[in-house]
Amino acid sequence: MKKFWALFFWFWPLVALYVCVIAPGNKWWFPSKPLSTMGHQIDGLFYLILIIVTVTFVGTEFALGYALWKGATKEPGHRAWFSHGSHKLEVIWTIVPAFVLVFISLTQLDVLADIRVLARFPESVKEAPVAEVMARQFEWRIRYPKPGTDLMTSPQPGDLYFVNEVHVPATVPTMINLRTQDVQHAFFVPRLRVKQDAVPGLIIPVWFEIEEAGEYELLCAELCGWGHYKMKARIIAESPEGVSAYLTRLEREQNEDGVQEAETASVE
Ligand SMILES: [Cu+2]
Repeated sequence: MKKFWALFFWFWPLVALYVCVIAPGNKWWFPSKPLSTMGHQIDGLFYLILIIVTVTFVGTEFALGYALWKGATKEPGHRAWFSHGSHKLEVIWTIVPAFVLVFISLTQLDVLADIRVLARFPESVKEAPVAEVMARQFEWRIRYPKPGTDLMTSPQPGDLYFVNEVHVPATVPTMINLRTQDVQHAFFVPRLRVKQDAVPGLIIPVWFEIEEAGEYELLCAELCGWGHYKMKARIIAESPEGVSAYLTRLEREQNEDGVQEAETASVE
């Protein structure tokens, strides 16, 4: 029976190792391959941490199994060795994880800076947000600048509005300004690996480069109230021409007042 427990604790790290190896191929970690340029770096960091965690788990579980096995195979009557702690061991298992953590934080600094630091944003997007995305309980309100003008912090006459759908160009760096009208929300696009909190009082620039045209789900990733679960929108990534055609259409719909039809009707 004693040997059973040693084998039991050797069995689980093998399962963990197996699961870690087959998980990426089965898409257990991510909903799809990363579809933004920085998504590849983020996945790389995730897998780096996963490898470190797996090695640590397998190592410690095997050590535990080994200790149990040694105890189980001792001669009957053998006296156990009592320990009141080992300074040397404690120093080692404090310093090693500290080094691992410092290593992880240094490795991710560059990626984090590319995502968050405005000075590191691509030149082409720094001054040119394509839209303002305003989160509110429980929807996403989008404001585009009047075609041919720049987006201003405050709404301008001629700005275009839509709810729960953002059109952005694909395959070029794109920036939006993220805001919230009430509580804290989070702008989360799983397939792009983009996640950014929207904080009351702040205008937060968020940039990404979508690699493939298509439709992407935008979710709120911050529990923001009873309707949090339904705070969902679509990001439509299309050619720059497609985006401007959409904005022209939106402008026409928004300015539609019915007068034109009425006049035509009376003439007939
Ligand atoms: Cu929300």
